[in-house]
Amino acid sequence: MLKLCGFAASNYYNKVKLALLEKGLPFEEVLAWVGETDRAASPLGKVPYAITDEGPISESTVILEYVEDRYPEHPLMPASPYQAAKVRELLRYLELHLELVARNLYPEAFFGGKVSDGLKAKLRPQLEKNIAAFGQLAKFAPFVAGDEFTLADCAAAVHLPLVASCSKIIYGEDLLAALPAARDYLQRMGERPTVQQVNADRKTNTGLMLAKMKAKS
Ligand SMILES: N[C@@H](CCC(=O)N[C@@H](CS)C(=O)NCC(=O)O)C(=O)O
Repeated sequence: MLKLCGFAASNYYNKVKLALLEKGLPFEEVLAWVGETDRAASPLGKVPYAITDEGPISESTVILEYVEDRYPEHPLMPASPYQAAKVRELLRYLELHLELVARNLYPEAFFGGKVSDGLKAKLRPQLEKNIAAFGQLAKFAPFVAGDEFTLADCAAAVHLPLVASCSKIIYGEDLLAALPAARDYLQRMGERPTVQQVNADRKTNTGLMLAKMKAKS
């Protein structure tokens, strides 16, 4: 059985977990905190990583694509090559242009650290520009790529709430509010049992993670 390794407070871990739940695939969750990962499986020490019957895989999107290829039942990618490319495009925007930019703010937004005023000022226009560009591509009708739930929803459901909350904390303004359709979308996503399960596990695991961090400091 596929093993998903990492911890449920991680948005990247949850992206893969959501896809596995949506596909109805059996999988085992293996707890691996940052600093306690199997470096042979994930050479950068990042989570998630997967252990398959054939060996390990790191990088969440690579894991998603492997899962789609290996288990084609309940597809989360459109059959049309063009529509599949549009889903990959949304995934890329969500990760490279939204999450990875917002991630620079997480130390102060979520972990009691400090981010310099210079960096905050530099990131804000980048986030505004990237959110607008993402808004140009996203359909939210009702899913992010159109009328089917896809891998792009697995990423959007876990990354967009972080972009919203960290910008609210750092700038006093939810920058994602520039896309009103995104808020309704996230509300709809939150009604899915799979997303509810991911969020419940995330809350429990975040408590554990913060307690662990506190015990260390
Ligand atoms: N590109 C990676 C990003 C994964 C990632 O950054 N995971 C975080 C946890 S949310 C992590 O492992 N951070 C520890 C580190 O970067 O050393 C993926 O898609 O899997």
